[in-house]
Amino acid sequence: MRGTVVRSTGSFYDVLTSDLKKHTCRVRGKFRLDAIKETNPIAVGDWIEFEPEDGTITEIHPRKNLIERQSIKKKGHTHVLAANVDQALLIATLKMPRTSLGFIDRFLVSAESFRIPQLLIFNKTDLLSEKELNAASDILTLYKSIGVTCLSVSAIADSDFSDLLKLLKGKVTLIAGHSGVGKSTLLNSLSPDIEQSVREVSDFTEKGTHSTTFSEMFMLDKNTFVIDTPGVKEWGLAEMNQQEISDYFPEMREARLHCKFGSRCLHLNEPNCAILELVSKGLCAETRYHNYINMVTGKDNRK
Ligand SMILES: Nc1nc2c(ncn2[C@@H]2O[C@H](COP(=O)(O)OP(=O)(O)OP(=O)(O)O)[C@@H](O)[C@H]2O)c(=O)[nH]1
Ligand SMILES: [Mg+2]
Ligand SMILES: [Zn+2]
Repeated sequence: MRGTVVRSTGSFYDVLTSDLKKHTCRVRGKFRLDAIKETNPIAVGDWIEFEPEDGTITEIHPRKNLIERQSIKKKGHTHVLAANVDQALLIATLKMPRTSLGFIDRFLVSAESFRIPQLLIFNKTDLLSEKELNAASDILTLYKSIGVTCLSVSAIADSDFSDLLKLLKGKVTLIAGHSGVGKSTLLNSLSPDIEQSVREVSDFTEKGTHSTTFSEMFMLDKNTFVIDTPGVKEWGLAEMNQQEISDYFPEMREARLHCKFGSRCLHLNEPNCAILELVSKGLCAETRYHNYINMVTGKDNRK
């Protein structure tokens, strides 16, 4: 029987079938994926086949895409946050906690490497002063200009989420972000059927206090799904060629074809580099270019 993995604890999987029934499934015996360098070979969103009698998973269908990041615990391994998504939504906050632009850019590049459309939502607008609201709006203007869908909300103070619901309608959306940005709070506000536990404490610097510990997919309606994920501290880019990274910066994609060194150009200090020209003309934001350099040179700038 075919189904979609909606929750994975590592030892068992909740699987949703097309009749909207949930089954508890397991991986048994010899069915192992030794060659796969992922800490979780079956992720939320995976399409699988299983035996309805005992819940044994017999097959994983090829993924259309996935969102992964470098595992922090196991070097060289990647952790798949979710598979088969239509779009990736990053929740960011200017404070409590602060999301850095480096983190935002690494997330966007990861999604763009699979050509997964991206959304960026600033949450906790109720905590922001006029000045901070303007700063948030400037950041969103920048990301809108490179094709990211942007919105700002307050998961606790807003009462109308129709703009966000419209963006989610008919799609499978992965929701990611630092721990404490309000992913679960926002999902709870979107549907009375979602009752994710939410952290009460207000000290976001405290370590090891994730409230969500497993990724889980929820249904908003028959065609609309959202995946709540545990907060991540760092977003390590999965292995990529240095040369391919600028392809995942939409504002660089066309210009890079005009560099003197062509596809060998890393856009760092090469002569007649079309990207350096973009930056000098202000057509590529300095913060984006700075984060690009950090990704290419592998500088530790993950937070
Ligand atoms: N002021 C304010 N607080 C919020 C808002 N949204 C969420 N919070 C608070 O932020 C804290 C963390 O919220 P969660 O929803 O647990 O955050 P999370 O992103 O799911 O965190 P993890 O599950 O650990 O990744 C809670 O105390 C929420 O009440 C908001 O819009 N404004
Ligand atoms: Mg949560
Ligand atoms: Zn170049």
